[in-house]
Amino acid sequence: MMKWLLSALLLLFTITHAQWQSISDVDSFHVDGNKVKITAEKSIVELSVLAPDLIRVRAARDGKFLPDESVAVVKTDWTSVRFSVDSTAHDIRIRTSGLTVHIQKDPLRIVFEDPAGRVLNEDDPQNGMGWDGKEVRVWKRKPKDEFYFGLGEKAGSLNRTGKSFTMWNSDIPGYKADTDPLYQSVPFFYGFRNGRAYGIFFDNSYWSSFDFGKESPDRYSFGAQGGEINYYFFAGPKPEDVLSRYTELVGRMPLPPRWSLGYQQCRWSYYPESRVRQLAATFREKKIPCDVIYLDIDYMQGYRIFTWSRKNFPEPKTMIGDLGKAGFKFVVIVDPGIKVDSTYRAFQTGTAQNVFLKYPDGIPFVGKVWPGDCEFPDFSNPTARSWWGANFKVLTDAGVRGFWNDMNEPSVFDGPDKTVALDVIHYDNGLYTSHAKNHNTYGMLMTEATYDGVRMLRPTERPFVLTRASYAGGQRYAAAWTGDNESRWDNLEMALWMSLGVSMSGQPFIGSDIGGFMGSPSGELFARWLELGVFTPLMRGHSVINSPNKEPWAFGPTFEAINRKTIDLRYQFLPYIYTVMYEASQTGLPAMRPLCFEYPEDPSFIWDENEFMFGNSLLVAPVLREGDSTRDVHLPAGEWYDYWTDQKLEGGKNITVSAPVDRLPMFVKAGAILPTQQIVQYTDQSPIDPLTLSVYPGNSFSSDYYEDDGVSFKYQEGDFMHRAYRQERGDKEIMLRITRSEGKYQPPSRELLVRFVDVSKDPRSVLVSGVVLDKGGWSYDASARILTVKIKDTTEEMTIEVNF
Ligand code: MIG
Repeated sequence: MMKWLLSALLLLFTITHAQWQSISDVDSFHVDGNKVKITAEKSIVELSVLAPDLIRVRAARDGKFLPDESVAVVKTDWTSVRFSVDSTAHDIRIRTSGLTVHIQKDPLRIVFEDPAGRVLNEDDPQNGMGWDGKEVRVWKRKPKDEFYFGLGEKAGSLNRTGKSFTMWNSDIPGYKADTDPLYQSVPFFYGFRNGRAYGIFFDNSYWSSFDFGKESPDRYSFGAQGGEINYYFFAGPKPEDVLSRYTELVGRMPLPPRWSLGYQQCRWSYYPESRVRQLAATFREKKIPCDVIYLDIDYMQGYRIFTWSRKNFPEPKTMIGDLGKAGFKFVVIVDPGIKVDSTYRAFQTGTAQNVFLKYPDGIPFVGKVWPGDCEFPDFSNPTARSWWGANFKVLTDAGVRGFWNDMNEPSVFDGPDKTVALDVIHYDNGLYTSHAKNHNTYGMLMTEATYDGVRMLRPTERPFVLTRASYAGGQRYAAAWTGDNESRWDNLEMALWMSLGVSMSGQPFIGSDIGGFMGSPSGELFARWLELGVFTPLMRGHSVINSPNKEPWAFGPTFEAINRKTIDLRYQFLPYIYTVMYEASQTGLPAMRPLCFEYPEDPSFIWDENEFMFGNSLLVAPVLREGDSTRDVHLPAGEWYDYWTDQKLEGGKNITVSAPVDRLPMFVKAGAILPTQQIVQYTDQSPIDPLTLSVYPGNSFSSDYYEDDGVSFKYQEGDFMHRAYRQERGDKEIMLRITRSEGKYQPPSRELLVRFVDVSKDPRSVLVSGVVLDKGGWSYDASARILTVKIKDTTEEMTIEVNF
């Protein structure tokens, strides 16, 4: 019996495996422009040289490629790259200045090598690329010392090695560290080995899966249930090279409005109007800074999107206008489901314009969500997108500033799949394809429609869109949050992992529900979560319906004071945070960077995911465990300063620092020049004054400063301020050089306060651009070892020279 079972199993195993058909031997190839086109029996493979470090690989089993289209990719006009192609009886070699693609012919296997001939990545010799029915898959060899990172929003630890993952956007409240899939699909990952990184972006929107050595320790694989083998290989070698190229391909986050970097307060739901006014007043009375108030689903008339509840918010424009004067901006939720109701305008116009998803027989798909039976816009259809976008008028007219896109996996309450039926047809560039192909891109296309619509309605203001679901490239339209977490300590750690994973996958604007969405956090847990929130770009507290209050003052006076201090810290750091976000919008490098990303050459950091760099100057090590009042920190090589004590610390080792509940451990890289500002109750309460520069001694590295009006697109016409700070320190002098601002933005007249940290003696003189500064213009605190210089800020080139 046992024997029979065993052989039956074996047979089954052989059959399932035998169905995979690997690509065969190369028959012929030719070069066509930037492409090398290969035929291998009936299959075709196309390698495109897009940049010296970027190769696109496509393969089709039956000799025909699918239409070449992608929701993710925005850059297709790559400038031509010099490359050579050589071949022998056994190989083809494509060489650029950045890598060699070595194609073995019998059978076809692709090996990526660096210019010195070292293997970066290679197909698994046994399987390579293969097909099984509609499924496609690529197997790669997995060196023992290679580690995998990326894939966007995954709940477990950052290091993906030894695990498998699925991409299928799913609404999973209360997910755990091993819950997968989640809300977003970003099929882009890194391989890290010996301090260098490569990247692979598998641009296939079908249900896909990734196995990083779980199935077998010496190979890894990725594949999908439909579509094509279509991936991009990024040669690196630095993680930032990979990410900057990847975000060049799929697009970067636009510069967000500055107010969206302030503290944001949400719950399900603040209503009616009197409660919202009360909430706003409490922030101001208690002097806890806040920029944004959210309205969750109860602001609507029976959950009908693009309506206002007459009962809860009879005069939204007046309320928003009044609270706007006190500095509050409103963000409201929108879900994709449009209630089936012939008296409801959005349903009427949507039906008339034929924007809703339908089964192949033309019957509309109907699914239950909050309003009851709903139809769902086909966001892949440009007509549906413009229809959707124009509907925001009722919200923008009332003064709403931001738009929270929820339930856009899409999530449906009833039906077997808890989403749109898989055979429902999407327009999809006129290809009329199934939901199976369009599922993972649905949320992102909804954010595109939202962003474009709002921008059209209010062309001079940067839209703020927040989303739960997305696909690769979604950062072009929306910030994201990590969905329905819980008020538990392990979820705080997950929030950090997820934010870092999303950040290194191309989406810098990320955050988690501070305090946890479901459940009831202790004051300590809330305080620690808020501390992490200071250095997650999206800093938003949120809470589920019927949960206890989770506003920053809800945990008693001691925690109220701590939480105020924490939010104050966020506002003080806004000049730095805004600069870092500006850089992210330009280069694709995220604000939050895991140490393995920033210091890949340091192997001891590969496993450490509980601390991170925010920008290039600040290391943040949040406390993530209950009751802890110290924190172990790995300091990367070099010198560091404890932000709170200004004490100099030697890097390249582990230290333990004191971290009482009111303190977020932060370390400044030696040589950094950190811009901060005065505490304000909301971002635009008053202009930055003074602008403080804290100058930490050390080897100078790029310390840039960026500022603009914070809200419009005028920065795109040069109306910005961008300058670099550099320092030189000798025994006898300190020289701070500030370059002339690029751009024509002139901030209101203000003071510049320069704090030179770790200054050992009283200076003899201070010169500003060569002119001696009055004794009144500077002061030296011998016990703190701080020299403070106070001058008028200008946009001109400037030097500050300190002589001892
Ligand atoms: O079915 O709008 O993740 O943030 O408060 C739940 C109500 C729908 C899920 C979101 C959550 C939001 C809630 N929404």
